[in-house]
Amino acid sequence: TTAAVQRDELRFPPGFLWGAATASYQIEGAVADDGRTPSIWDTFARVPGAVVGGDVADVACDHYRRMPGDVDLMASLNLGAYRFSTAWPRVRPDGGAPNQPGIDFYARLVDRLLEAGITPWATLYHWDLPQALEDAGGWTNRDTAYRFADYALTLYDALGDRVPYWTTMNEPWCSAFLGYTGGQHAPGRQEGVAGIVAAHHLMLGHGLVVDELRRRDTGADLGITLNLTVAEPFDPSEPADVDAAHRVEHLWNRMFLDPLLRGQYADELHTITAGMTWQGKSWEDHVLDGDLALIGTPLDVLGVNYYHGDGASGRPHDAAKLLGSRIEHPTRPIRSPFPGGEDLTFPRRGFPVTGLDWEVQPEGLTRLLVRLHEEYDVPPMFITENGAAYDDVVGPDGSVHDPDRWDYIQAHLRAVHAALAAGVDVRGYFAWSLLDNFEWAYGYGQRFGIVRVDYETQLRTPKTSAVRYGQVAATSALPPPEGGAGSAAPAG
Ligand code: GBH
Repeated sequence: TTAAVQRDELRFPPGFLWGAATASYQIEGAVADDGRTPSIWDTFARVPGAVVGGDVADVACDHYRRMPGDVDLMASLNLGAYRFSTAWPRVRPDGGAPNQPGIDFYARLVDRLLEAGITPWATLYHWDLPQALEDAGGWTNRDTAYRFADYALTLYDALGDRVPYWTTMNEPWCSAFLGYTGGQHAPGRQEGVAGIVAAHHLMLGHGLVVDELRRRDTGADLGITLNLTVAEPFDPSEPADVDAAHRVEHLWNRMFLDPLLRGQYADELHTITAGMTWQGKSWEDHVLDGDLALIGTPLDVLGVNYYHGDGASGRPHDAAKLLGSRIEHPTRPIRSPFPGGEDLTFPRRGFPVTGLDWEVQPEGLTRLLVRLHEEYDVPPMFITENGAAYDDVVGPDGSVHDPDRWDYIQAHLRAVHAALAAGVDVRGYFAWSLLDNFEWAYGYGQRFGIVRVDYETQLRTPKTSAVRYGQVAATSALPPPEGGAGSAAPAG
């Protein structure tokens, strides 16, 4: 019966990968050690008003020095996989020649993970572009894509025999549109359709790497991670909101999905951006012959990061920001991350919200996965990030409880399971994040970790969510919700 199913634990398929994720700039600190040079985030975090509280990541979680202990921590939580990112300014400082001490850090990390029986998953770009390359134009300069390929192949040559999963880019939407259109993220430029030029060059860098590694016939699984949204009209009966959702769908999801999985940009994207120019040119002027073939090189895996639902509106609403969160963004003025999107708003729709005021909409993840499965020739998918910022409850004994985070993770694991039941090929899940860390423009005030970090002492304390998640990772099964109707029902 249905009741029996609800009472039962949910089992995930054999081999399903259970992990946690981090990113180099958010945890490593040690920003000047062993030859590392500044990234765009070192610079941006020092722009007045760019980051809440003026926080910088010079120390962060001090992971660069505490890496062995952090791997032991992962092992103690039964994690089967660890998704980390590598810092370009360590591996090729200033975007120039390879730097052996920087490469060695990641070699030590990978070796330690393998010794602990944890599958390493490397992400090559999680937003820390060498500042020297930004000084030469950053992602709006086509040459950056070629420099990225040089950097990626340097690391692949060093670690390709030991790392089975490689992600080229993490969330190029954020790099392109928060970085070059809205200015919420480094480098903080607000140059309209330059965001699409940056997006194209990010995907070109991805394509150059995947194409080269394909020709080497590597055994590694190659992919990219996208943050995708379920763009719904705030009020489906309002034409302005239907149009808003249509534009968001194209300027967020299909901007990346179509070139990567269909080898072309959608006709609607050209229509939506018609007449927009940057430095006297359209974004299409930057798409050269052969680019789309490279970008459309087949992938082995697609990474999906999912955090929240979005209801798009084309009308002003009280308390609706350019994105949607009512949590105060830093004081530096920001613009819409959507080119031509200054009229777009994302009013809250009454869903529960996280500490960042992001809408908790787990069934949106099921719908997103099913939709990708139905509409695209999509490779096996992994949830490469999912998680939430909430305040922890710290007990007098130092124990840390985070029931809201565990509810959030459970609900999203159920959503993944529902997609599996609908026939979607999902192969793994990574909690964001292993550790509390530098949450970009929100600094250290917003905690996403399943492990708490005391930034004074660097003490790590697993939260309730880490313990519970570790049990799921060990058994590949999710127990019924505690205290829910299912668990209260009598057995048999
Ligand atoms: C990820 O990006 C990053 O990969 C990771 O580094 C980061 O720490 C983590 O998420 C948590 O932020 O203002 O309500 O409109 C998240 C992608 C896209 C999530 C934009 C927030 C805006 C929400 N982000 N979205 S709202």
